[in-house]
Amino acid sequence: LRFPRLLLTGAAGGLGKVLRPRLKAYCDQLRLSDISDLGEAGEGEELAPVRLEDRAAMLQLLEGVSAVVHLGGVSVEAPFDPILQANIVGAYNLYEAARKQGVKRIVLASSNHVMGFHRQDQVLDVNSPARPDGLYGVSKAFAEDLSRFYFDRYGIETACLRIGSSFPEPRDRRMLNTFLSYDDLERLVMACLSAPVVGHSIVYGVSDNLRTWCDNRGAAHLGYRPQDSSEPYRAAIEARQPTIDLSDPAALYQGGAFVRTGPFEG
Ligand code: NAI
Ligand code: 15L
Repeated sequence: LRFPRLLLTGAAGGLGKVLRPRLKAYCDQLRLSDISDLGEAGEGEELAPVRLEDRAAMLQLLEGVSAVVHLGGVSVEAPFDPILQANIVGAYNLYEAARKQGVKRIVLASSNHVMGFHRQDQVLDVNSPARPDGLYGVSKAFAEDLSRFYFDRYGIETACLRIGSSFPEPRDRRMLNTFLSYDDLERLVMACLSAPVVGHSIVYGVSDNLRTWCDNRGAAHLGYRPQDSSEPYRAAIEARQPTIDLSDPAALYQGGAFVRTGPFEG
């Protein structure tokens, strides 16, 4: 599998830095975009410092692109205005640019926080109702809905990755459930870029963890097969965090501490 040109937004972020060298193997040109420092362009790389809220720049950014991996935006709970610009206006600009430039497939970084106010004793599937745990989660739900509209209306395929917790290792008890290893992240993104038919898909971005709050059977057509697990980290985490306080909403809801973040005004 080789694409003439892939676009990676959010390329200077945590996951962008992970995917940058890995995506290179699958394309002739990798266009890297962010507002943070992208360093030097390597062989086969094009650097494009673009703000997601800049509609004209976004239109140019998508010119000549085979597919997009969209990671850019505000990645945690935050005041509404930056979320509005980067995640809501930014998502609209991305899809309008894709429509005008004829880009047909987008891998969209959504988040578990679209579902964060579901309880930790519930197992969700790809059709479970959204229950965002904050303004960040609402913005990701907007992007998921927007991408569904652009598929239904214009045939632009999107895989919405409801990423759990993708870090070098899980950091706490909750992340034993939500952990997505970097190798599984690459497997997931590549599955979504290479599946013959994606349509409009929702898929939970988690590794093959022992306990899980999500059921990916409705995304089987993507062919994502996680190979890692949070289990090797369990003993150390449980030793550090021996008890769970069930009166803390962060321990009851899937979104963890996001459910009690904010408000930012008043
Ligand atoms: P990050 O915050 O490290 O990276 C996001 C990047 O987007 C940053 O480099 C930032 O400069 C860029 N950005 C922010 N506002 C922008 C704007 N207005 N215009 C252009 N670029 C802008 O986040 P991370 O961890 O790399 O996550 C990547 C994506 O995956 C994000 O969309 C995040 O919401 C999503 N995600 C990540 C999870 C994780 O565990 N790392 C979990 C769930 C979702
Ligand atoms: C997210 O959506 C964030 O981008 C990431 O920084 C983590 O907080 C992750 O969710 C999580 O829920 O662990």
